[in-house]
Amino acid sequence: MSDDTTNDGSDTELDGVAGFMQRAKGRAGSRLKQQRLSRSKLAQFLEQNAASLAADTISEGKLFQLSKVLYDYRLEEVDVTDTTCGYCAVGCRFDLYTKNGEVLASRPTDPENAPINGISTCVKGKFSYGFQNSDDRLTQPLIRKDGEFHETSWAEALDFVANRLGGIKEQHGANALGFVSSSRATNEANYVMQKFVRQSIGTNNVDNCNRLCHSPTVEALSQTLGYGASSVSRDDLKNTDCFLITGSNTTEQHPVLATLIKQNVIRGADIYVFDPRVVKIAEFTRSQYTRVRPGYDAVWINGMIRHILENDLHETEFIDERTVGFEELADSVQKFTPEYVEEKAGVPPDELKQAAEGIATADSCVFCWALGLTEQVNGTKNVISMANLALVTGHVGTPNSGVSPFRGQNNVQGGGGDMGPVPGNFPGYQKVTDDDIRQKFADAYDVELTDEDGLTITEQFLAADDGDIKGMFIMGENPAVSEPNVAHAREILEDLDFLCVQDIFLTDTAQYADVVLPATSFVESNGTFTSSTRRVQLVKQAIEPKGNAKQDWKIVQALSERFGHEWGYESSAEIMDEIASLTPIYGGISHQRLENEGGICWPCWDEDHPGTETVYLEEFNQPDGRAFLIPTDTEGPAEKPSDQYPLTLTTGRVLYQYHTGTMTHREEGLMSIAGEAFAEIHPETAADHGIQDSEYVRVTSPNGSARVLAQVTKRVNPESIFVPMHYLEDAQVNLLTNEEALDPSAHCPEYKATPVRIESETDGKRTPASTSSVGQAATPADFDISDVESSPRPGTETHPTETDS
Ligand SMILES: Nc1nc2c(c(=O)[nH]1)N[C@H]1C(S)=C(S)[C@@H](COP(=O)(O)OP(=O)(O)OC[C@H]3O[C@@H](n4cnc5c(=O)[nH]c(N)nc54)[C@H](O)[C@@H]3O)O[C@H]1N2
Ligand SMILES: Nc1nc2c(c(=O)[nH]1)N[C@H]1C(S)=C(S)[C@@H](COP(=O)(O)OP(=O)(O)OC[C@H]3O[C@@H](n4cnc5c(=O)[nH]c(N)nc54)[C@H](O)[C@@H]3O)O[C@H]1N2
Ligand code: SF4
Ligand SMILES: [Mo]
Repeated sequence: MSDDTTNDGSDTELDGVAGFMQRAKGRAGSRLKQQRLSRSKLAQFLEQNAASLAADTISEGKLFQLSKVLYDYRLEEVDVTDTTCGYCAVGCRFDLYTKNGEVLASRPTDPENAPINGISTCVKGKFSYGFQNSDDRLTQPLIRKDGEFHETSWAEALDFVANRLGGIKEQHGANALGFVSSSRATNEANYVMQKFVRQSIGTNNVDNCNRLCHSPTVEALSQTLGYGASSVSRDDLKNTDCFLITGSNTTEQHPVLATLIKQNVIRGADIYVFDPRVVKIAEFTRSQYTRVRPGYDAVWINGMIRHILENDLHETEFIDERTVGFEELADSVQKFTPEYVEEKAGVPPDELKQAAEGIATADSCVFCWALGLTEQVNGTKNVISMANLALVTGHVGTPNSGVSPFRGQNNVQGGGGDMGPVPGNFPGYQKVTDDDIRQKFADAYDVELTDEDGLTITEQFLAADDGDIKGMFIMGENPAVSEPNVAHAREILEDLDFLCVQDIFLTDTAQYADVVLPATSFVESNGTFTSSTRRVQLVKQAIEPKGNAKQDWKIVQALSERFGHEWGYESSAEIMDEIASLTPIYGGISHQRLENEGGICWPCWDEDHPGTETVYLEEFNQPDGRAFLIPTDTEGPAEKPSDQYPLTLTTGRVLYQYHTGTMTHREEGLMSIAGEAFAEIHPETAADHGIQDSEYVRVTSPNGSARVLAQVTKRVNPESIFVPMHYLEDAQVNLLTNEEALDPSAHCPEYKATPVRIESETDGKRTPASTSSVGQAATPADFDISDVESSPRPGTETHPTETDS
C-alpha cells in the first residue's frame, strides 16, 4: 500500500482532506506572495501550522496527506534514516528525512522494518521534531560560577564533575551519591551509566523513571511469572479474542496499539474497560465500560477471580500443571463477595459478573494495564492480582493470550530495566546479591562490586532530605516537575552539595545544577531502544549533534576515564556486544543482526536464536517452570478523602503532550491544541462548588495547591477530578502529590489518588481566552455514559482514531 493513502477507502473524506490541504496550500501561497517568504520559510510556516491543522484532521486519520504537502514543498536532496521513535514505548519505526541538520519529515519506512506500527504513527512521532532546532537547545557544557551559568569546555566540565563526585565519595562514602539514569536514552547509554556507577563510584544508588511508572509491574511479574515485562507480542494483540484494559488511557498514551486493538475488536474480539474515567477506549462503541473508584483495583480483580472459581470457570488442568499456590489463593478471595467489591471499588455486581464470565470463557485473552494500576501504594498487589487472574483463566503462556503492561517511555523496558540501572539488578535482571553473578560482573569490570542495597529514586530524594545523599547526577530526567511533591523535591535539589544534569535543554531540574552537560536527543543518537513488547530495535543518528552536544554514552565514557577506567568503546555497537556477553536474555543481540532482521524480541539466547515473541509458551521463568499464585488484599489509597479534602485527584496525560513538556512545549502546533492545564470536574461537583466550565479553579491537597482551568465533564465521577501532569509553574499537578505514599516493595509514588478540595478562583466567571486550549477533546457536560454502556456491538466503529494509518 502506498504510504500516502489512507486505509479507510472513504472518498468523501479524502476529498474533504484534499480540499482542506488545497486551502492550506492556497493560504500559504498567498501569504508567500505577500510576504515574499523564501522557500524554506514557507515550509517552516506549513510545518508550524501542521500540528494545529492535524487537530482537525487527525480524527479522520489523514496525517499522511498533511505530511505529503510538507514533503512536496520541502524535499529536494535529503538524507533518509530509518530509526525508532523517541517518545513512547510502542516502538514505532519510520524514516526521518533530514537536510542541513534539520528534520524535514517523518514518513513510513519499509513495513518489514517497522513490525509494530507498519505505516502508522501518532502525532508525536509524525510532527514533534521542532524541539530539535529550538534556539534554546543546550550546545555547550555549562558550569555555575557566582550563581550564574557560564559556557565552558568539555574538559573543564568533566574534570569538575569527576572532582566533585570523587570528593563527596572520599569524604562521605560512595552511598552519599545518587544517580538517575534515563529511559529516554538508549540501551547502550543506560548500560554504561550503571557500569560507571558500580565500577567507578562503587554504589548501587542508581535508578530511573521506571520507579515512578511501572516498577510495581516489574516487581509483581517477576514474583509471579518470572520476567518483569509484557509476555505478549504484537501479533497476540492482533489475534486475541478478548481484552481486559484497566488503568490505561490507551488511545492517547499508546495510540498505535489502541488502533491495533480496535481493529481486532471490530473483527470480533471482546473488550472490557475498567477505569475511573470514561477514557476514549471506553467510548469505543464495542467496549463494556465499568467505572471504578481510584485505588481499589485489587478488590475488583479478586472479586472476578472469586466469581470465576465459584462458577467453575477456571482452568483446572492448567492450574495444576503450571502454577503453585492455588489453594491459598482460592481461600484468600473468599472475602471479595460482589457486595464487598461494590462497596469498596464501586463496581456493580452484574458488570463484574459479565466481565469475569466473558474473560474466563474466551478462547484467549490479553490483560492490558498501565499506570492506573501501578501508581498506587497498592501497585504491586494490583498487578499480582492481574497475574493471578490471567493464571486461573489459563490466559497466559498460551497462544494469543498473556499480560500486556503498556510500558511508558520510549526505552523504559530496555534502558529503564533490562540494562540494570536499578539498585537491585545488573543487566538482564541478574541480582546484585547473587554471589556468582556479582563475581561475573566484577571480573568483567575488573573491580570489587558491592552487594549493599542501593536507593531508588524516590528514596534518593528522601535520603537527600535527611542529608544522607550529598550529590546527584541526573541524566535525562526532569524530577523538578515529575517527582511527587515537587515543591519539596526542588528544595532538596537546591540544598544538594553538588548536582550535575545531563539533558538536551536547561530544564527546571537543570536550573538547580552546578554543571549541565549537553546531550543529544534520539534524532542525533546511535544505539537501540527496547519496546513495550520486548523488541530491541535500532536507533540511528539522522543529524549531527547540535553544537558541542555529545551522545549520552560518550559523555559517560569520558567521565569514566577520569576515574581511571578506560573503556575504549568506539561505537554503540561495541557496547551492545559487551551487553550481549554479560546478559543472557540479550545474548544473541547485535547491531548487525538488528539491521539484518529488523528488530529482535528478548529473550534471545545466542546468535542462532530467533528471539521470543510470546514468552512462557513452554514454561514460566521460575525455578521449576511453574508460576506463583500469590494472595493479595488492599486497604485502598494511603490518604483517604476527608471533610477537609473530600475529592480524589487522579493524574495522568493527554495525547498532545509528553511528560514535563521539554520537547512538546516547544511545538507551537501542539501547544495550540493542548497548551494549558485543566481539571476534569463532574457537573454535579462543579455545581456544588459554584464552578463554571472554563473558569480557573484552585485545587488544594495536604501537600500544596495548583491553579488550573475547569473542564466540566461526566468523564469523571462526582467524587474524583483528573488533572494532567504536563504543565509548569502554578499549574503543576505534582505540587499536590505526596512523596511519602510509596508502594512498599516497588517504591512507586501514589500519583493516582490524592485527597483534594477545589474552589473557584474567578467567582464562576469563564475565561474566554482559554476555552479552547484544553487537552483531551472536551466531553460535553451532558455526555451520558449509560449511552456507552448500553450500546450494542454494531458493525462499524464510530469513534475517531488518534493515529495515522
Ligand atoms: N501522549 C503521551 N503518551 C505517553 C506519555 C505522555 O506523556 N504523553 N507518557 C508515556 C509514559 S512514560 C507512560 S508511563 C504511559 C502512561 O500511560 P497511561 O497509564 O495510560 O497514562 P495516564 O494518563 O497516566 O493514565 C492512566 C489511566 O489510569 C486511570 N486511572 C487513574 N486512577 C486509577 C485507578 O485507581 N485504577 C484504575 N484502574 N485506573 C486508574 C486514568 O483514568 C487513566 O485512564 O504513557 C506513555 N505515553
Ligand atoms: N502526577 C504525576 N506525575 C508523574 C506521573 C503521573 O502519571 N502523574 N508519571 C510518572 C511517570 S510514569 C514518568 S515516566 C515520569 C516522567 O518524568 P521525566 O522522565 O522526568 O519526564 P520527561 O519529560 O520525559 O523527562 C525526561 C528528560 O530527558 C530529556 N531528554 C530527552 N531525550 C534525552 C536524551 O536522549 N538524552 C538525555 N540526556 N536527555 C534526554 C528531556 O529533555 C527531559 O528533561 O513522570 C512521573 N510523574
Ligand atoms: S505511538 Fe508512541 S512510538 Fe508510536 S509514534 Fe506515537 S509516540 Fe512514537
Ligand atoms: Mo512512565
